[in-house]
Amino acid sequence: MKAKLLELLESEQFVSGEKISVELGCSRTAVWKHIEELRKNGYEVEAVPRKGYRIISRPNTISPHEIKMNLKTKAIGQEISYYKTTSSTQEIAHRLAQEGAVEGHVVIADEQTKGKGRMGREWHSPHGSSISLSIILRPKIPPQKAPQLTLLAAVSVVRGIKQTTGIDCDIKWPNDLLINGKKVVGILTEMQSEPDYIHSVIIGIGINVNHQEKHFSPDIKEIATSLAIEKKEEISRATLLRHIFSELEILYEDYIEHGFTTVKSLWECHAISLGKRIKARTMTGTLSGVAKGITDEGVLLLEDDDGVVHHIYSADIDIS
Ligand code: BT5
Repeated sequence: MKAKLLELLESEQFVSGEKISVELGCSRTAVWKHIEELRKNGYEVEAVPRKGYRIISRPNTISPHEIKMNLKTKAIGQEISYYKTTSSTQEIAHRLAQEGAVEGHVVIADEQTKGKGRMGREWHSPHGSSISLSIILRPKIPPQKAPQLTLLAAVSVVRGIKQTTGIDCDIKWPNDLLINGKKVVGILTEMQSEPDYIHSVIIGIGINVNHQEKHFSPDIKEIATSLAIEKKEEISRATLLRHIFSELEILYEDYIEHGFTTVKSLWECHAISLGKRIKARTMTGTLSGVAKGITDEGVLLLEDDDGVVHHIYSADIDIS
């Protein structure tokens, strides 16, 4: 009923109580009660005699209904599992993928209590201000190419953020999006696969959207920022998600059809580490040198002071 009423209210400038009662098949008193319910849910609804009702402002929520309104994608975000609070959207997406969820199914949470970063690290996603999402993809590519999807996701989010807020983010290989050197987005790509076949790739994306400084815990205060802090205004999370879904779908379709070339060159345009001196902290030790570029597999190339080029598959990067 709520979804139908919202759809109706969006179809015209003012919608009369009469029309709503006919379309929803309920009494005028019931219409009034539904409007009151919307107001309780944070919608500002104006009622003008002889004209009807209209929505003046919407709550900054990420319910499936809010996100799907005006969503133009074919697959990404057409199926949404939404949670107010959950441990980790990655866990749910893995389960759904095993149960046969379609490509493009997205798990979204308003808050995560056990958000996962890479290598067992933690990702903070406080209630109401962040976006935590996991997207299920089923690409027909060899498993060794899956890291390319992290870069594809990073570019999609950069473009979605630019469209929504006008802000330019930098990408630090492989998965951090930064504004003025501070982290605003983290991406975690996981996979369910056989040695030569991918069942699913789960792309987890955590975005600091409407956080203020007080929302960040002491351990990340100095290294984290949010879109609202940078833009100095609140950002619509549903609009941002729609833009990210559209960008991701366009790039993903291109990638599946034509390969990594487009993503690679877009990624290079936003990468801050390329050409700079970096330190790569890997599982086996730290390497210093110049970031020369990425390979067609999305692997980072680091040239050390002896001119030896190392392939970096997984690491944390410090830029000097
Ligand atoms: C990442 O790991 O950056 C990947 C984060 C992926 C989170 C998403 S949210 C939706 C989905 N569901 C999940 O459970 N996870 C994914 P990594 O590169 O390891 O960075 C983790 C480090 O970033 C932490 O050790 C902190 O130092 C820092 N950090 C944690 N939360 C942060 C935040 N909200 N903003 C900025 N930095 C943060």
